[in-house]
Amino acid sequence: MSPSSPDSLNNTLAANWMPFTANRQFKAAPRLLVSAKDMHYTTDDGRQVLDGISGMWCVNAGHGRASITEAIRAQAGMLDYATAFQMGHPRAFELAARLTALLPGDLDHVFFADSGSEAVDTALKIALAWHAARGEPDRTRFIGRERAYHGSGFGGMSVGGIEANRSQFGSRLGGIDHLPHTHDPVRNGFSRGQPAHGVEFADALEPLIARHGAGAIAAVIVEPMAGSTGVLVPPKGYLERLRAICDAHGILLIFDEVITGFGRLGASFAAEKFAVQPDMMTLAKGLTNGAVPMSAIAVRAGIYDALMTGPVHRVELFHGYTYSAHPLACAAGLATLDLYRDEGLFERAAARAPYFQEALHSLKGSPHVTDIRNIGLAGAVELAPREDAPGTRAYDVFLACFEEGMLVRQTGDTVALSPPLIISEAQIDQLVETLRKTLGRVA
Ligand code: PXG
Repeated sequence: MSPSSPDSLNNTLAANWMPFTANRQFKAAPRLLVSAKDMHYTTDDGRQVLDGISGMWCVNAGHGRASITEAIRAQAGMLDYATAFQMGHPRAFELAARLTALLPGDLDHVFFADSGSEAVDTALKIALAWHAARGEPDRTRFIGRERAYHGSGFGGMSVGGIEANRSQFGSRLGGIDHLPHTHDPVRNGFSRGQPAHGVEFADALEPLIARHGAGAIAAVIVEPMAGSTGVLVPPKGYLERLRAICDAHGILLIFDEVITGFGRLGASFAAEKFAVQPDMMTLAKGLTNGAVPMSAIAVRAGIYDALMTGPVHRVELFHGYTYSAHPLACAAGLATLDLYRDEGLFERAAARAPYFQEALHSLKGSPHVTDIRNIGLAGAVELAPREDAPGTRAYDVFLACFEEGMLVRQTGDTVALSPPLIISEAQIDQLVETLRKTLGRVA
């Protein structure tokens, strides 16, 4: 078989079992990206595609930034790998210090992992270990939320609230309840920024505490803004109330900021944007601008301190990864934080947000549009589902946008936008006009 025959191409495609992808549909008509710079990808057939989703919520500073590329290159030449168990390398400590200086409140310590999924599992385990260290080993339950995405590990899948992500996999972690999601289009349709109604969704925590007893619950984990299931912005007062209820019952509050961290909402973190202090925060994606996989779990001083007890020769937390604080990831992370600071990208996102908001909401009245939501540089346009085929309409919009030279994210019948923070007003216009055009075309 010659390398260019259709069969050999098919075989090449078949070997890669793609994640969260309709493999057979994709492989029948592949979409391949071969390079990227700033706001654009180039496809294998040489087309420019405007990146409306920052890779996948991660390339916040835009693609192919020279300083990050150079930092990775230099690090690979100097120290390609060093074990993080009982050894260290300087950049791991440097990055941790830089991060904790940026993080709100007393989130003074970070633990490194490699993906958002690992960060979530790590945070859950730290919560259990902390309660046990303080003499409350019976606090083992977790509370997540419907429509939450916390990654693909067993922990994240279990506290997550997406049935499709769980139903294939039999048993999951036990001892988990879910709060209701906060999406309330009847009262909050077409909200700009935080919706006015829904603080009381947080009160659903009280009956769960009453049922199990506070002494059984380790932590509540939420995305401050639910990203994956379509940009669900927290109602005004909601996160504050969750915080107050957790405080009243000694329950840890974990913010999964894998998507909301590093400028997405027009502030460094959602915790800063909403002025609510979590006990732990998970970070990934924008931490290295997507260039090298890395995640981090930030914890308040008291959590770290409570575990730094016992004989000094004893490992305090039996947990970690071969690639925790990988040198290439640390180098990328440091260069990324420099870029965010030097280009004022979080402030820039905040400054662009009102323009983005007005442009997005101009789609109200376009065919199929039932809701529009936004905060910072995250936005969603929700479409009426086709009667017998939910999800297909937004998928067709995604495909049509790609043909028009723009990448958006489809989730259910919602089209999500999360462009790099360097986007210009003209490019925001392009995003919205392309969407307007494709909405008019899709049946
Ligand atoms: N937590 C949150 C809040 C996430 O958004 C993860 C954890 C898991 O991260 P890793 O690095 O293990 O993938 C995520 C991932 C989408 C989409 O369609 C979102 C994610 C991943 C892929 C697609 O919005 N977020």
